[in-house]
Amino acid sequence: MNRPLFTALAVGAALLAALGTRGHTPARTRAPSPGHVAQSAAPQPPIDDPQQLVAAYYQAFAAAVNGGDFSALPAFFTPDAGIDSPLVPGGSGTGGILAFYQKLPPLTGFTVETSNVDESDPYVDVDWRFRAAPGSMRDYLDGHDSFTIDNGLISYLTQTVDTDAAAQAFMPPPAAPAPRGQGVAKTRVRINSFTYMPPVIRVPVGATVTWQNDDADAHTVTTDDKSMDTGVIEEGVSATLTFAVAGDFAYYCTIHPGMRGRVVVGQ
Ligand SMILES: [Cu+2]
Repeated sequence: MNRPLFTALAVGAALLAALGTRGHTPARTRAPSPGHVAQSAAPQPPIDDPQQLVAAYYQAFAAAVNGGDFSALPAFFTPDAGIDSPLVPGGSGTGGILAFYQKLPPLTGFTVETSNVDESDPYVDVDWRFRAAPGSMRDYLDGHDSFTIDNGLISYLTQTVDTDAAAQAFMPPPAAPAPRGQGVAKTRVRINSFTYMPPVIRVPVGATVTWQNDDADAHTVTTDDKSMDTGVIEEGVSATLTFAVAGDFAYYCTIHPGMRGRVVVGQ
């Protein structure tokens, strides 16, 4: 649950920031009905008023994050829309936009607050704050999005957000120490599908642990206290950390802070 919240926030921020200018006819495709999330009947795109479009987008985004169904969101974008976000890569074109959102796991009680909505047609600037239900994340995250509006749809979204602040905001609270003997006795961890496998390993003091990134995205292995950090591990590359002292080291990915793992050393 913590991981999804984290990722979702990042995505939302990214979306806010990426509006650009295009000049084509917007698709009139209606998004599929979310089905399971029927909080309120939000207006559906295309929406002529830019501020109403942006407001409806954020409402749909919050519902999608909370419900785990992102299929309604591409309807807010033109078919060749782009998203530029430091938090989640990708997001160009309708298919890319859906894939972009689908990297976000469901959050519970997630809300987005907007302020300083400044419209200079066809551009809309929005300051936002992502906030989750108490206990599900460490803090809130502030950011800024710029939308480019094209015939009632979003043609580009540019997001500005501090990724370090995002990592701090979305990092789940530290897990309780692992019970003695917990974890798989291994010194190699495979990263795939945004998951460290196995997520908890047990190694002797002095062990060097290798993380092999077999995923399609870059990741990091960063301890919660940031005392150890592989830096960015690109796709198909491995990195190592050596654990010189006994302890229970929870770690995460600073790019996708919902990714969590642990190394139990000498216990
Ligand atoms: Cu990652």
